[in-house]
Amino acid sequence: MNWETFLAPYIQVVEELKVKLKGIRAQYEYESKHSPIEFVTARVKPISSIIDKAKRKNILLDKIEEEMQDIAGVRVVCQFVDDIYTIVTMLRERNDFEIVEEKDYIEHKKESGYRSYHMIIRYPVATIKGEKQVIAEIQIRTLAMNFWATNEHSLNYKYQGRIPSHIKSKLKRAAEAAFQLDEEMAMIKDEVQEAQRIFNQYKLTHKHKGGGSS
Ligand code: 0O2
Ligand code: 0O2
Repeated sequence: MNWETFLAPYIQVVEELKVKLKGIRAQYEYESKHSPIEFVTARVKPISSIIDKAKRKNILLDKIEEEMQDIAGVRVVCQFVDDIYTIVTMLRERNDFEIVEEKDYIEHKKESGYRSYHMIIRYPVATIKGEKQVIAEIQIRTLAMNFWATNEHSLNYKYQGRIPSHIKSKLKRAAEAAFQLDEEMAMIKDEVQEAQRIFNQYKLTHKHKGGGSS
């Protein structure tokens, strides 16, 4: 298996999706509107993780293109739960890729306590050998969900997927606390957005007056 050749289209997809999603955020900023996107990160799964996951899930290496759906991964992080569904609606309306599957782990949280909205897409990428359809995963989550998932991911890594049960139960409680935080924030969403709109407007007018560099 030549990993460099295999991963090249995935790198391309991740870069293209990152530009497109960051572009959405920028457009909201230009219009001084609340952006449903707080930030975007993306990665191509490291080779060692691809091999480990293939072993764990009994995926043959010549089947990973179809069966491992998160080799190309883009993550969209939002302030509010509502924003997640705004993005989902926006992504469904796009015609530059096809949606293969949607998994709502917010309505149906995972056993671990994990919450996020996942969208599996088929994205056409231009290669020197013609067009190639590449599977990618878009994870959409709030800052609170991201905070929880990042910490849980680190613990999973430390304990190689076997987190001791007393830590697991604390994690489940933390997941509920994170969700509570999202619900509390939802109640003052309008206030927060109004404040941010004013601040963005202020930043824009100051930029146009051409003073500082920020
Ligand atoms: P680990 O082991 O994965 O936890 P930039 O263009 O500057 O925004 P940059 O610096 O290339 O992007 O990295 P980015 O996109 O900020 O990614 C930082 C971390 O987030 C990496 O973790 C990625 O693995 C993780 N990540 C980002 N997007 C995704 C995604 O969609 N899916 C998954 N599973 N992970 C994602 P580390 O530091 O490599 O560590
Ligand atoms: P990485 O790159 O280390 O994050 P499944 O069959 O449901 O177990 P599948 O088919 O890979 O798994 O899809 P799923 O469950 O939709 O999740 C894929 C990705 O979602 C994972 O990638 C994680 O990034 C994230 N995820 C899912 N469940 C959890 C969870 O309980 N905790 C955390 N922190 N993240 C989760 P990988 O493959 O784990 O790799």
